[in-house]
Amino acid sequence: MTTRILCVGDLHLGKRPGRSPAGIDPAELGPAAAWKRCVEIALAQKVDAVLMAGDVVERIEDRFAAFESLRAGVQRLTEAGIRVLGVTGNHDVEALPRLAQLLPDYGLLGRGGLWEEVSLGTADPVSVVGWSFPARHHSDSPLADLPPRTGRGLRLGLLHCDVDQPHSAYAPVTSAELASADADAWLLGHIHTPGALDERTPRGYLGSVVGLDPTETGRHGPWMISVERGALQFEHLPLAPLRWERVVVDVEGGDLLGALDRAASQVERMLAKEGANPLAVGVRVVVGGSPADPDEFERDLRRLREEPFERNGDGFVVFVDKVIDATQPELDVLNRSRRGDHPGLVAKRLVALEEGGDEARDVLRTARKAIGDDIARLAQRLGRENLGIDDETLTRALERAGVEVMAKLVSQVDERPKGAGATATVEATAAEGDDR
Ligand SMILES: [Mn+2]
Repeated sequence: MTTRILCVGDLHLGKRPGRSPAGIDPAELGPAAAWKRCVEIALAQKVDAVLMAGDVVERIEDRFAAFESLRAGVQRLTEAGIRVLGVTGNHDVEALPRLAQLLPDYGLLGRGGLWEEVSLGTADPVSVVGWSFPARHHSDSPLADLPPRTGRGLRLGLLHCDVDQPHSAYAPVTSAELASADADAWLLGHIHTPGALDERTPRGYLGSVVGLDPTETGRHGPWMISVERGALQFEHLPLAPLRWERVVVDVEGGDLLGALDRAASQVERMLAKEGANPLAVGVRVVVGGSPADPDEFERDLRRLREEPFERNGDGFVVFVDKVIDATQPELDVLNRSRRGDHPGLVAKRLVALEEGGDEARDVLRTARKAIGDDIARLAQRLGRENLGIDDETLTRALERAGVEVMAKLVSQVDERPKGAGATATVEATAAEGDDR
C-alpha cells in the first residue's frame, strides 16, 4: 500500500490577493481558498498526513481570520484519520502556537527551536522531524542541532529556513548542510518560489500555496509525496485558485486588444496542458513591437485602467493585471532588453521600471542615492525640508531619461561599421512567451 503525504508550503492565511477579476469574490482566490483545496485533495486521495512548513498565518493580527479556516480544515482531516503536523515560520512564530493551543489536533513540531520527531505509524514506516522558529529572527542554522535518527524507515525533515543566505535572520542553512543532514527529504518553507523537488534532489522549497502577488508566477500548490517500499516520489499539484503569469507578446502591427487576446490564448493553452484549474489567472503582459496606430495604442492603454481586460477561459477567468508597454517603435525596447550591450542594459531597466517589481525598486533606490545630495541642496535653496519626490514622479523622470539615453546609445551602436552592427538587427517575432 502506498503512503501519501500532502506537503503544504507558505500559506499566509490573512493575506488577500492584490487584484482579482470582477465577479469573483477575492476570498475565493486567497490563502483560505487554497487551504480548502488542499484539505479536499487530502481527503479525496486519502493521504496519511498533511505537513505544513510554516508561515501558515501572515501576521499575529490575522489569527482571527485564520482560525476558522484552519479549525475547519484540521477537523475534517482529523475526522478522516489524517494527521496534521506543522512547524512555525518567521511570520507565524506567535500566531501558530496560539492557534495550536486552541486546536489540539494540530501537531505543532519543534516548539521553542527544539527538534522533535514523530512517527506517522504508516505501513511503510515514515517519521517527520521538525523545528519551529523560537522567535521572529534566528541567525543560526537549526541543522547544527539536528539529532541523529533513531527509528527505521524514511525520515522527512520539515523546516522553515533561508537556504544559501549566510547573513539571513531567518534560520540560514546551506544547501550542502541540507544535502548531508540526516533525513531522506527536506520540505522547506520561507521562499515562495517552489523548488524542483524530485527523487534525485528530495529537498527544496514547497513554495507559496497560492501566488500572493503578481510576481509569484507559474505553478503553485501543495506537493504530494508518495512512499512505496521505502522509495519517495514527488508531485507538485497546481491547486492554487488564483494563478499569476507573465506573458510576452508582440503587437505585430495590430492593436492592444489583439495583443491581449493572443496573450490570453497563450495562457489558456499552457494551463490546459498542465491540467491546472484555477478560478482566475492574472496576467502581466509585456507588449513589444510596433502597433498599427501608436496614438490609439496609447489611448487604449489608458482606457485599460478603467475597463479591465477579462476573458473567460475553460472554467477560469483570464484577467490582465498590468500591461508593460515595451513598444517603442523606434527603439524596440523589448527586444533590446534581452541583450547584454549598453542599450540593452538601459532597456532592461526601462522594462523593469514599467513592471514595478523588485528590480524597479532597486533602480529607484539607486537613483535616489545618486541624486540625493542634489535634491537636498535644491530643497535647501528653496527653503524646504524636502521636495517630496514620490516613486511615481521619479519613475516617469527615469523613464524619460532612459529613453533619451537609449536613443543615443542605439544610434552609436547602429552606426558602428559592420560586425558590431549585426547585434543591432532584431528578430522581429522572437517575443512569444519564452523570456523565462
Ligand atoms: Mn517565512
